[in-house]
Amino acid sequence: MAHYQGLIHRYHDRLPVTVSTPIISLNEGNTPLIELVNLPKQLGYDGRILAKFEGLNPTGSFKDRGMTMAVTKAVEAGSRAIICASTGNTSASAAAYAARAGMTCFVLIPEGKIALGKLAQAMMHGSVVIQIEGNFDDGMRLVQEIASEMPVALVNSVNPYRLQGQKTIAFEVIDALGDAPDYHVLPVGNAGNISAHWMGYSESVCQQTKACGLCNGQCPYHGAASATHRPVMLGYQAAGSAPFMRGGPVANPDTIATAIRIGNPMSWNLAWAAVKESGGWFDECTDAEILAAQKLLAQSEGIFCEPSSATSLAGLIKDLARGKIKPGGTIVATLTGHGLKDPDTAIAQSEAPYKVSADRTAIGALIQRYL
Ligand code: AN7
Repeated sequence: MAHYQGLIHRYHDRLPVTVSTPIISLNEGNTPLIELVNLPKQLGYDGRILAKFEGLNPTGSFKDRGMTMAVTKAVEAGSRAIICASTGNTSASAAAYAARAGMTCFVLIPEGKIALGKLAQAMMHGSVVIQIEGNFDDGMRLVQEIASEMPVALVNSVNPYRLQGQKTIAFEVIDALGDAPDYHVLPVGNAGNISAHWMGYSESVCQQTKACGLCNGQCPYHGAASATHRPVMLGYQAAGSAPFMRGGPVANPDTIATAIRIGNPMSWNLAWAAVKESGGWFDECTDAEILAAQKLLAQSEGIFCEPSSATSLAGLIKDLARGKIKPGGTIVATLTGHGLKDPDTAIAQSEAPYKVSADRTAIGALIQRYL
């Protein structure tokens, strides 16, 4: 297998690039599709559940898929600076890709409501970090105004290149499984990702291999990912930030899963289309259910995702218990970001470490209790 060089290189025949496009990449994508070996039995499901662990992207979330495309196209268009509003992961990713491209990056984040790791990333990669006294939705409105008036390229998912990059997750799932799964479950915030998943699956049905300008059909990846069907899409929201369940924007969204603390999703129509066309549905999970699912996944499967990402599993657990999922199928859950993004929430919901003296007998006695 050729050296993996990122998702634009991998799926160039399905992305809006040409031979002269200057690709800005951190070798994102190609994330593992991990079979859950303990949870299906624990949850009483006789089919397969697999986790697409997007936390293993270069900046620790799925945002890198969209950002490699958005920054590549911004560079191609001659932009010198990019801007985004973010609940955290978009800013971390934008900051990293801007650094790679030698661009200036401005990020607007909600003061006090961003996970520690994400803030560290935006700062460390040298972006101009602007904390606003407002939430993500306020930031989104502001960056749209600013980008329309000043020479900065907007890289939120209203930028169509973001969804183009993010759709490649569906190609990878199909490549790994040999076909689309029966169900695909994921968290929904600004709703770009569920829309991109659906775009990727839709483009994979009956896809013909065709020659392209970059490789003339000769590269080992060309024409990959072809599916016989599309999955049922299930989108889960945090109960305090669930505009799709309320039928319209939520004024003061709140949830411990700060990544999806979004009240006015930009991809409203696309997300509804994905759910309706696929025969799927939206649902909501409480913060307690989200945290319980995060811990269950960490302790039953060894996979540490951030709270927002665990909403995939939290929703799935409820739908399995209610008998809404057909037996014997294949379910893929997107785990959108790494658990290390938000160490505060992980530590706050875990047992405190023991404090003992550096003494063989004391430690031995403690260990004995667990044997
Ligand atoms: C871990 O970073 O919106 O429904 O500004 O970071 O496509 O918005 C993050 C979203 C799920 C929701 N999981 O995806 C941002 C931002 C994680 C996330 C979502 C986000 P969308």
